[in-house]
Amino acid sequence: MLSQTQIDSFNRDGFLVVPNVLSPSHLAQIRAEYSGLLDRLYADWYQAGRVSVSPVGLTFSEKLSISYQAGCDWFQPFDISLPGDTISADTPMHFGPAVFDMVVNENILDAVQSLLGEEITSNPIQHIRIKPPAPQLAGNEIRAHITATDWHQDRGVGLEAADKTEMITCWLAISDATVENGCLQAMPRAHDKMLPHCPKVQTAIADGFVDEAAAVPLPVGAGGMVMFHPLTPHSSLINRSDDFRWSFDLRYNVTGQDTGREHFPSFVARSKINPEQELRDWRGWKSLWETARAELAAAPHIPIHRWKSDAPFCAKEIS
Ligand SMILES: O=C(O)CCC(=O)C(=O)O
Ligand SMILES: [Fe+2]
Repeated sequence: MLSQTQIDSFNRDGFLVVPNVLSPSHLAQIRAEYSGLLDRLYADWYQAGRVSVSPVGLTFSEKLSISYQAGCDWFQPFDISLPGDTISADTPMHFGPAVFDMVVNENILDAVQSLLGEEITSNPIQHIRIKPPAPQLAGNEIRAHITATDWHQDRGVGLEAADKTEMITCWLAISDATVENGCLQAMPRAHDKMLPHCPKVQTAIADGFVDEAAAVPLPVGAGGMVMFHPLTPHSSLINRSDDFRWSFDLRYNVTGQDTGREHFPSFVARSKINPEQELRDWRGWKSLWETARAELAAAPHIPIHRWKSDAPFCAKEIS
């Protein structure tokens, strides 16, 4: 549970850094799960001639770099979500035991319970972000899961239906997150209203609405967590280090409230009233997403963005 001092600090600033949430052994399990996944992807790319360097002796980071340079996408096969664009019956995604154990980790849920109460749903807006050093980025890279993230509020990237939802974002550092390698930064005490967003390169807060000089960087060691309010303006810094920066962002909301992406599956992570509703097996999580994928592949595309470029504050964005 969070202390009263931590709760007060979250309520005042709109964010809170909580160190040592995931244990070193759990971090090792997450890394091993992804290492196995990348080994399988890389072996296929090598066999198909899409990457020319043999996997023998390569580190995880080297495999990431070589395949990224070769235009082989590991992001979507790694992600713990379906994409916002078109979904097909075989769109890759990843739902495994080590990541599931993170989503239902007791330290995370205790902290969330301190802010939202005992009825907690795992919100389906969740991603892995593995960010290469900036010089390695492709010139046309705009994905916020790969390159630096523009200023936004998480409420602004969900649909209107979730505007009243009580939700918390939990951002987990898998590698140390530093100012140098592109940690988060946030605007303190600014979580009182929705700011206008525009469809820029990414969906981002309209020009002139962020006081960048007031931004606070939020470095945190591997296994630590940054929690923030859905109205807290935040972005991430450029990765100026020479290795990958790895995080997950998870969200939790009060059970029964709109998730902002109702076409993706949510599940009860903790319940005092109905503990038997809690999902406890990673295979059940995986199958929820597989069912959603099959249904969505067969249905018309559902847009996940709400901001239009012809809105008043976005006029400058129109080319
Ligand atoms: O890690 C990042 O670059 C940004 C993450 C973010 O916007 C979030 O977790 O809501
Ligand atoms: Fe965000």
